[in-house]
Formats: sequence, C-alpha cells, structure tokens
Amino acid sequence: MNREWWKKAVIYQIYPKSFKDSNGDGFGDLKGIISKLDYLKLLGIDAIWLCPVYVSPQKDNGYDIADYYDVDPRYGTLTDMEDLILEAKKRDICILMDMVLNHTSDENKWFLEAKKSIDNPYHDFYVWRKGKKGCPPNDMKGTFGGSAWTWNEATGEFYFHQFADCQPDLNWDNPKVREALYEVLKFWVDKGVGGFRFDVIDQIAKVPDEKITANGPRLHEFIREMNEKTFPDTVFLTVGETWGATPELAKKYSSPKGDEFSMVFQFEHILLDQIPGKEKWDLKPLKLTDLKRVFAKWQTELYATGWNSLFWNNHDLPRIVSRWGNDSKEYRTLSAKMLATILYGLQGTPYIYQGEELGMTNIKYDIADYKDIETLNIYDERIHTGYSKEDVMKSIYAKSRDNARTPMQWNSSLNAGFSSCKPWIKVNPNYVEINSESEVSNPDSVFNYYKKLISLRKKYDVFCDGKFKLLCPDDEKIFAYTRETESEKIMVVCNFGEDEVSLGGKLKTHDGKILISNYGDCLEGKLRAYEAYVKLW
Ligand code: TEU
Repeated sequence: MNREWWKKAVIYQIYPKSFKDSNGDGFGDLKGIISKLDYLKLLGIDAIWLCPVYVSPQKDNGYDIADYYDVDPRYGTLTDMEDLILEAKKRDICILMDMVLNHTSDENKWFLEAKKSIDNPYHDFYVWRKGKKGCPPNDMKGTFGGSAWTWNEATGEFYFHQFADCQPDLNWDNPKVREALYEVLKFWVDKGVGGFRFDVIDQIAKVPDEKITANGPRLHEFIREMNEKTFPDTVFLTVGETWGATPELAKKYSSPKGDEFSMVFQFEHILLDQIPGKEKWDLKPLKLTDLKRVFAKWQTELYATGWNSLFWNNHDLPRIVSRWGNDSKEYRTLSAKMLATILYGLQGTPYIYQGEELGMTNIKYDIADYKDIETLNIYDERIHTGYSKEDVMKSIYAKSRDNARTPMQWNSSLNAGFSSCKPWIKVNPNYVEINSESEVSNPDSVFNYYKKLISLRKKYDVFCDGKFKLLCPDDEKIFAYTRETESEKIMVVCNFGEDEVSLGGKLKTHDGKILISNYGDCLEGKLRAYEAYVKLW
C-alpha cells in the first residue's frame, strides 16, 4: 500500500445493528457482516467504516460506550471481530473502527467510579461543576435536547454532556484521560484494524465555562499528540467527524504533513436545506447554486493543501435519493445515479453508506415505530411546545436519523433477508422492489452504476488528481464541472431536476468519450430528467 492509498479508495460505512443478522435475534451482528464481505468485494470497495460494536447499553445505538475493550454480545464476540478483520483483509478490505472518545456511556466503569465521590481517582475523567444554588452553571443545551448539565447527588455537582445525559463528556484536559484513551486506540491497532473514524472529535477540547464546544483552544494539540502516540504508520487511515470544520481548519486536519488526520467529514453541504441559524428540523428547499458554491469552495481550497471526504449519506442523515433526488418509481434510479455521478467526479475519498448503492429511500412511519433518541426527544419537545403533530412529523420524515437505520434490504423475502425474526426497527416496506439481490442481477441498476463509477476512479488518475473548475455557476438546474490534469480532462454534467433543460450555450460540450451515463448515451444540446454523464477527452 502506498502512503496515500486512501486517495484512490472508496469506503463503505456499515451500521452493524441494521446490516445483517446471522443469529435471528433481530439485531445485525459481526458474523452477518462477514457473510456479506463478498458482496462488498463485488461492489469494489477498499475499506469498511464500522460503526461502534463495543459494549453499550444502546441508548444511542452504540455511541454510548460502556467498555472500549470488548464487543457487545448483541454483535458477537472479540473473536468474531478478529475474524472480521482477517476475512476482510483476505479480500483486500481494511476495517476502520469508529472511536467515540468525546464521551462514554454513563454505565462505563470510569463514570460509575467518577460519580461516587470528588476524590475518586476517576472523578476528573469527566467535566464537573458546582453550579449556582442548585442550578446548572450555564444554559448550554445538549444536542439531543434539554440541558447539557445533569445533577449528581453523591458529589453535589453537575456533569457536562454535549449529547444525552447517558453520555457524559470526557475531560481531555486531564492527561490521565488522554493516556487511557490512547491505550484503547493501541489495543485496536494491535488487533490489525486499518484506521479509525473519530466521532465528534472537534468537540474534545471543549471549554464549557466559555460555552465553547467545537474547535476548543487545545484541539489540534490533542489531535497531534494522539497521532504521535497511537497512529502506527503513514498508511493508517484516519477520518475525523468535524461538524464545525471550515476549509482553513480542514487544511490543518488533513495537511499533507500527516500530523493530524488523513481527512475529515465536514458538513457544510449537509446544512443547506435547513433554515440558517435554526435546527435541522426547520426545513427549507435546497438551492442548487448554494450546493455548487459549497462544493466548489471545498474542492478549490483543499486542492494540494488537504483532502476532502465525499459523502451524501451516513447513519445520522436522511437518504439522499429522498432528500435531494426523487424517490418516485419513475425517477428513483435515474436520480440516485445522478447524485452518485456528481459526487464521484470530485476530488476526495467517497464514502458509501449501506443501502445507498441500492438507492434505498427514507421512510414515513408512525412515531411509535421510530427508535432514535434524537427523533423521539424532538417529537416530545416540539409537541410539548405547541407544534402541530403534522408539522413535527413532516420534519421527522425529512430528517430523522432512522431514515438511514432501517434494515439493509438484501432480498424480497421476509424482513428483506436482514433477519429471520422481527428486526429491532421496521423494514422499509419497499424492500420487495428495492433490494441487493435484484440490484446485483440488473445490469442497469444503481448498484452496477456505483460499481462502474468506482472502477472508473481507479482507472483514470484525473478523478484523483485533476484540478476542479465549476461551469455555469449561476444555473439553478445544471451542476457541471471539469477536472483536469496534464494528460486527462473530464467533464461531469448533471441535471438536478425532472424538467428537460437545454444546454444552449451554457456549456461548451466536447466530443470526448462518454465514460458513464445514466441514460446510456447523451444528446447534443439538452439534458433529460436527472440526466448525468462523465465525458473524457
Ligand atoms: O454525531 C454527531 C452529531 O452531532 C450528530 O448527532 C448530529 O448533530 C445529529 O445527528 C444531526 O442529526 C455523532 C454520531 O455520528 C452520532 O450517531 C452520535 O449520536 C453522536 O455523535 C454522539 O456520539
């Protein structure tokens, strides 16, 4: 592997709870993942980002870790994890473990000790404040609703949690915390993992007294120390989740010096369909020129100075074909392929979230069928503050994290082939039409389109190295750009809507060779509904 192998790689994200259940308990598990490695090899991916499988009470589906050193019995055993690493390696696929180092579960032994007394050796593993006359020290809110402070009677203090009260924040200012976490990382490096995804890593240097959560003053110091003390070599792939990243910060995180991460997940494009300054539930339509501006900025700013991740989906986000595509029967496949085309022509490392390669869609369930702590909290909070149920459900249909967490749709048999018994969350009823068995066997499927895009990125260096140039920046229907090296040039052209659009003078199209097209060909002078193609010349 060369040092920056991940610049030509495609990474597949698995949410283990919903991927494949091998033992009929309704939960996905590690043996289930092993049984699907050949499917992933067929797709052509190079690495798997595995969401947390550590011991956890599952209040935030594993992002509340009770024991970093063992696998939760729901997912299997440490031996199963070692088998997965080995079986993946046999297929030239490496495993990236999801590391949640900003907080633990309140059932982690560190916290169970810490909350006992002020002089407990683990007390300062967490963030405590006396507060004032029984009130929290300030009005900071948790991401999942409510105060970010919770009272602990035994020590007469509040503890800080950026997320739910069952997820107390770790105190990274305490060198003993950092050392303990570095031991965790080294344990998994020794198990042979190929990298880490770091959960909300830009929040570890928080300063609650100044209401600072992301991008705290010691953040890069901590990241560089962690890199220095635990990352084994330069081929080790690390990606940080950094909601607060700007291009300037991303240049630090993903600098070619390699003293922080390989890359980060930034979310500026993801925030474009919410009312600025409001919450993700406060919806506004996507404006294509905003999307083009944001992608152009990141492509230009990180060219030769850093490295982009490229994604539409993850386990926290609604499914892109329902969000910015068109999940109707008529346009689902075309628009899913269009969205993949515009993303895979960019410079960066693409991430496929499980089911994205099938064109899986959002759901519309009764509130009783939702499981996500964030969704259930916002439902209660907004109903309580007087929102109509219709308005709240409209936001939940659009943005609930459960849109991404319904079971992977393997075939048209019971429970979509995910499990032999009732899954932990309802299967999307469209599994009969949308499933991997039908997609793999259909040459014109979304699956085989992704497979071809992945192979093109490996075949032509221009996808990895080409300089980006946005075309027709002010057009609200067409997203087009070129990528250019000294020897190759591609043009990527996409119609983001269902109306046919004329190219009339907007785009100087070249003869070139059509590398891929979601219609199989391309017409001179116009683009059909959701048409997408890549030309090489
Ligand atoms: O998410 C960070 C985070 O802030 C998201 O929860 C985001 O704010 C929200 O999902 C928007 O809908 C990471 C993990 O990806 C997420 O699954 C965890 O719940 C969270 O951290 C806490 O660990």
